[in-house]
Amino acid sequence: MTVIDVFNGDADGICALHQLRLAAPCESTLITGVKRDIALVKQIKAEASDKITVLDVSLDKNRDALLPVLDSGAEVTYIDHHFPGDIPERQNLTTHINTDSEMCTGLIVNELLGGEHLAWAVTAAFGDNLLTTARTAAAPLNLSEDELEKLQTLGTLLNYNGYGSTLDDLYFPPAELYKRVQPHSSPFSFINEDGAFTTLADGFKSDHERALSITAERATDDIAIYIFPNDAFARRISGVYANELAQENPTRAHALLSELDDGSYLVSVRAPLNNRTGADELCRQFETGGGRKAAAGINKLPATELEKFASAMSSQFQA
Ligand SMILES: [Mn+2]
Repeated sequence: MTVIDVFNGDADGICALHQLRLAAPCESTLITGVKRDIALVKQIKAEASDKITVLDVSLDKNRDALLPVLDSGAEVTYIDHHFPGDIPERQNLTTHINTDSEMCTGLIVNELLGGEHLAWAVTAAFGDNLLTTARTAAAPLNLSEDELEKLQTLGTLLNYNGYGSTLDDLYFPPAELYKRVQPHSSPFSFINEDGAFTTLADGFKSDHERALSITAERATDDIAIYIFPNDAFARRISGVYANELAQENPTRAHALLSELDDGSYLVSVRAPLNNRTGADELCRQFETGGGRKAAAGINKLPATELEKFASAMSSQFQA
């Protein structure tokens, strides 16, 4: 019997798995990647006796790969908050899927565990840019403002680490970052004792300063589009920076495009914070697009479709 843990390589994926394995420790095979690498289920080589947990990646994007895994007889638990499409009805599949825009996988796991490792669920929610929800969820912990801000920084940095085209762009491969988090039942002990926190904080600061110097390509009251250069810094900061732009302009939708080697763009879209919907609808109009209502993306937008994207974005988010 092999235990296989499949998780998105961002804060939410890492914190969701960490809560589960703190509650039920075991040796497991880890399958993850950069945040954008969500076709993770196809990497599973399943056998009938395997126990598989899949966290924070869309079932819709993994359904074709999930069906043969289920056929193998392996037991699959699927926990997520992305668009699932049709959920296969199988005896060996258990799903906990909630696409509410104020939900994240870490919070779903927290509910399943009855709040056992809540501080990590709060970190997950901060990582997914659910700032108000994170603070509300944190109430039973009675944290000081300073402690809440530390969890917000940790969530932001774990999330920041996941962004990039390939693992080479990242400070830590997400599987390694998870293993470094693993010994810490408290996020504060991870912050104080593991140098990864400082490495990420320093990297973030430098990438962030470069991002601030880039002005919007176009901006209206309803939408803003930024184009970032073909550079690892841009690929790392784009997602978190898009979250920040969203927080600063809550009535506007934001798209952050990063140029790729072939001249196409990697796109991050954030719906307006005061109406967290439509980002997934916009991105799914493009071949490599996907995501959730509040935050979505396109893996490869051809340069020839830039205008099409801009006008689709305008119509999607017209006030
Ligand atoms: Mn998530």
